[in-house]
Amino acid sequence: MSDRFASGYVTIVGRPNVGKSTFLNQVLDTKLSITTSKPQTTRDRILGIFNAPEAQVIFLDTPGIHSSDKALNRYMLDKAVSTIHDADLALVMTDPFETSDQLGEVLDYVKQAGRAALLVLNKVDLVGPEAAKRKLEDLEKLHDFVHSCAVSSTKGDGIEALLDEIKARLPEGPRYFPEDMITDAPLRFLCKELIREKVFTLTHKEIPYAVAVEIEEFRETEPAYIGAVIHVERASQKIIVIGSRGSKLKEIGTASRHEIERLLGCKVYLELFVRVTKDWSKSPKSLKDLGYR
Ligand SMILES: Nc1nc2c(ncn2[C@@H]2O[C@H](COP(=O)(O)OP(=O)(O)O)[C@@H](O)[C@H]2O)c(=O)[nH]1
Ligand SMILES: [Mg+2]
Repeated sequence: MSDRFASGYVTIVGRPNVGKSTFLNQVLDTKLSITTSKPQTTRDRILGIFNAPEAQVIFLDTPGIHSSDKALNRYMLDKAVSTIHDADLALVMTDPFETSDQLGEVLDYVKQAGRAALLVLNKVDLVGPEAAKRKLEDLEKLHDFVHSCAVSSTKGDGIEALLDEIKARLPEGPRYFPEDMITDAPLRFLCKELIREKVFTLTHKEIPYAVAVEIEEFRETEPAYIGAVIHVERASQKIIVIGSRGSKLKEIGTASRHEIERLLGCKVYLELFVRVTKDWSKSPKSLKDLGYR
C-alpha cells in the first residue's frame, strides 16, 4: 500500500428519481439523504462524507436536474448546477429507463462546468445484465467519461468497485473533515428532512410539493422536544394534511418520530403544527424564510 491519501469532492448529478440519494445512503450506510418514490424529493445540496484509511470522499447529493419556472424549482436547479462547479469529479447518474436525450440535458451542465465525469447506471437489479450492458454502451457514446459502471444502490451491487474507481481519481489531499463526521448538516436539518420525507410518502398529488417543514423548537431534554411546523400553500391542503380528526397528521407524526428517535438515539416528544403560508414555493422571500437560501 502506498502512503498516498486521496481526498476531494464528488457531486452526484442526474435527473430526479434515478436514485442519487439512495446511492449516497448506501455508501454511508446511513439514512442521510431522504428518498421517496416521488421525484424532486431532495431540495438542498446534502454533503455526505465517506471515510476510509486511504481516502476521504466528500459526496454532494443534489436535487435532480429538471427545468421549471417556479421559484422553488429554480432554487433546486441552481443548487444542483452550482454544486457541479464545486466538485473535483461529477458522478453522472442514470437508470435503465432514462433516454439518451434526458441524460444529454444533464451532461450539458457537466460539460459547461468542465468537470471530469464518471457515468453510473443505477437500478440494474430491475433489468438483466445484458440489457444493462447494452444501455451502458449506448450512453457511453454521449460523452468522454473517465469511467462507466452499473450498480444497484438498493442491493449494494457494484458500489464498492465504484468507490475504488472514485478514490483512484481524486487528487492527493488532506482529510478535510474529522474521520467520525459523516455530514455537515445540523441535526435540526436532518430532523426537518425526515418529517418532510413522511409527508412525501403519506400524502399524494400536489401535496408533497406544497409542503415545507420548519423546526421551531429543538430542545435536547430527556425526552428531546421537537416542535415543527408543516407549511402548506392553501387552506384546502391544510385540511388534507391534518386528515379526518387529525388522523393523517398523527400518522405523519408517528412515522417521523420513529425515524428521528433512531437518528438521535433517544426518546423524542414530537409536536407537529400545520400552517398556511400562502404560495410559499413561488415567493423568493418565503423560500428564504423557510431555509431555502
Ligand atoms: N430497484 C431499485 N430502485 C432504486 C435503486 N436506487 C433507488 N431506487 C428507488 O428509486 C426511487 C428514487 O430514489 P431517490 O434516491 O430518492 O432518487 P433521487 O431523486 O435521484 O435522489 C426510490 O423509490 C428508490 O427506492 C436501485 O438501485 N434499484
Ligand atoms: Mg434525492
